[in-house]
Amino acid sequence: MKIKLISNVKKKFKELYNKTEVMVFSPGRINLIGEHTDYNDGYTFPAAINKGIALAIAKTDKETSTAFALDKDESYSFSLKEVKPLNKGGWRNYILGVVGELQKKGIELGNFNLVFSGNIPGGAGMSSSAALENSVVFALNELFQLNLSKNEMILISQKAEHNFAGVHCGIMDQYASMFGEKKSALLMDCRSISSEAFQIDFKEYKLLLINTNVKHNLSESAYNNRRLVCEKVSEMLKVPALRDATEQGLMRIKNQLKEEDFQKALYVIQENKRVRAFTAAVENNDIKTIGELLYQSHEGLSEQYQVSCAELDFLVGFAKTSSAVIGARMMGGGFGGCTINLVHKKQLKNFKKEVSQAFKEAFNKDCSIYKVKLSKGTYLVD
Ligand code: GAF
Repeated sequence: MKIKLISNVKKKFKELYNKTEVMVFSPGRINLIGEHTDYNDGYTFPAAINKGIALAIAKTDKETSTAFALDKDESYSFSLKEVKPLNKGGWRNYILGVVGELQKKGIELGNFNLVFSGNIPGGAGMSSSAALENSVVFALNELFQLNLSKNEMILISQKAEHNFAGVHCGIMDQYASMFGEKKSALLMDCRSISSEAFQIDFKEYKLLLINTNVKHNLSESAYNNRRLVCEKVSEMLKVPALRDATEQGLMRIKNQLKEEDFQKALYVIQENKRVRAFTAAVENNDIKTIGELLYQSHEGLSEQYQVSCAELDFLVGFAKTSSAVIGARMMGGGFGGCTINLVHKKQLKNFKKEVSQAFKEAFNKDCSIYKVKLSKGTYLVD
């Protein structure tokens, strides 16, 4: 799949612009646990996957730069002298965003042509946008020898998301996509923007993603609002971020908070603890605890943080009734996208069939099912 993606992009680049100078692959990500903790300076446990974006780029003498989105068969040309967010720009804003944020750092770029294509389902909570941002910044860094570190690059990608796509996201997605390691997940400390890699082997259980095909739109104010709530509560608690808060401390200001805001802050404090407990369970090969923590995380996201939807709740509810599944939860920003499930490999086939049928009956539409491999982060393709 990956190889095909890369060769398609190279072929198209040759057809449109001639020779590729730099070729990059940048993956999407899953997240085992630690949702909505990243912008609270907390912990999270993501991994890069074997689905992503392939991008080819080369310099050009032309007066404009051009990006070609192969999957959409759309092209966009722009002047480097006038880089600003577009209204409803879609994929264009991720490219403009990276260019614009590099320019804000005083970095001068020459004109370029690029072609990209991807196989991360859009709106599935698997970070197709972070993969695109990272592929662009990584490719430009190489093409123009900018000497940026990987940490500098992911911060550019994150700013592109904030200022050009309007989503005030944390750093998890860009980090996982850049730093992912084969067969491993990264226990991330989002305050120091660093991680420890853990080899992941759930033995007889396999990771399975089930996409509700409900497209979430993170720029919808719901995501940004939650971030604001967290910031407001940490200010009231006089701590730098909710990572530094305790349940006891939160209880002390409960009567000054709306119940829904109290619940959201409580969720973040508890989810941070769950990430630590999950890590210990991974170290001890304690699959039962791993599964229970996944279910608890979902309950928190659905009832306290309120970022789930009927389809996601249905899938997790169904998983709970199945002997094949040891744990499941919604994954990513929420309001649609995927659930992540740990399914017994002997029952994988049956479970897939059962859940697809049940979903179809309940919502009169199809869900999609993916197996993923934990893979390395953004890299140059020879
Ligand atoms: C989205 C955001 F982009 C991440 O930063 C993170 O907050 C996630 O939602 C929720 O954990 O993917």
